[in-house]
Amino acid sequence: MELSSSKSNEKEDHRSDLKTLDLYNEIISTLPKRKGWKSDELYHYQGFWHTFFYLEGLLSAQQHFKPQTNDIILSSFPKTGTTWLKALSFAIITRSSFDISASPLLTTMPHECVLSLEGALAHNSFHRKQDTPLIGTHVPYTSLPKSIIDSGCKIIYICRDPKDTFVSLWQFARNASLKGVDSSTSEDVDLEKAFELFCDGPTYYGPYWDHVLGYWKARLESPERILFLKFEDLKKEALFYVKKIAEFMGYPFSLEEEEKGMVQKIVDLCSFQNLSELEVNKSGHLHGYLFEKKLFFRKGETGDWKNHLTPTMATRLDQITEQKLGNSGFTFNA
Ligand code: PAP
Repeated sequence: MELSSSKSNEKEDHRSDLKTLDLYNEIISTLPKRKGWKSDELYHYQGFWHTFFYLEGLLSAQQHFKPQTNDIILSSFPKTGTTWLKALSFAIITRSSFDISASPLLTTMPHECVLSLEGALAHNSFHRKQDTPLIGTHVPYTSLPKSIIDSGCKIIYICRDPKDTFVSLWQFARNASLKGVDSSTSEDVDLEKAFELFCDGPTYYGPYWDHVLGYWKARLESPERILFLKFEDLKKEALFYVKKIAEFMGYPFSLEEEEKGMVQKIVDLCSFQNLSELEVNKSGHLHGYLFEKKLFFRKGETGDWKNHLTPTMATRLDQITEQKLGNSGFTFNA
């Protein structure tokens, strides 16, 4: 957890950071932009829409990020199971260092156990926890830093039915309030407007379907390097998928561990019920961000879209899914 650079290096980093930030500002100012769901602007870069903060982080990652040889990238579109995947992967990897009853997940939010490539890491000169070879990202496959692709790092991608993804994202956006600002004064997000933008593409890291397709195509080309997961499958068969994730990451469970119920213990530790009840996830803001931690734990179910979308909206999302992914060999339903 130690930062590696000396004081003088930090000063140099800072000076060059200011120069590169100017450069990123310049690049971003030339990009097509439009209003996002709230009053924020979204910028179109390499086929996807980004907020300024994360785009700056992405440009920095593309230029500077150097993975460790054993790094595993946890990729996702927002609200498709990122927090859950981070918790499970972290618990799997650290199980030999910590007893479940002393897991860092009991005192640290999953997003702080596994940092984000274009978020916390990029905005901190890629200083990282050397002992955890896990990196989270929402960056589309085709925009991942070349260093990640060239290094052959393993990637785990999780996706979710677009209807639940949209509802989860909308609920998050409308409830996200600024640190120190009364949530009753936070800007609401009109469902219809957000829906139109989600369908057309301009949403955080959207279009969603292109995001899925990018990782799916990469997975078809290199199945040994990319594991593709669905939120719905994890909900239905958590034990099976936790074993699969562990094997893929190179941390398989031994027979003895299985007999002692280790897989179940990890599933229970990372369950929505358990994580959402922990004080560390219920109160306070995500370190370095404006988001309240509790917003990352809403319902954790499949099918909540039925409570928010009209049948027409649901059909429209299903039609876009069929149109964009129908010929890819991937389906959200199987
Ligand atoms: P992020 O991409 O911004 O990090 P992400 O974690 O992908 O967010 O999405 C949050 C969703 O995952 C929420 O879904 P909901 O709005 O439909 O409820 C959240 O409740 C759900 N979630 C968080 N942790 C878990 C978990 N341990 N098990 C199942 N679902 C979870």
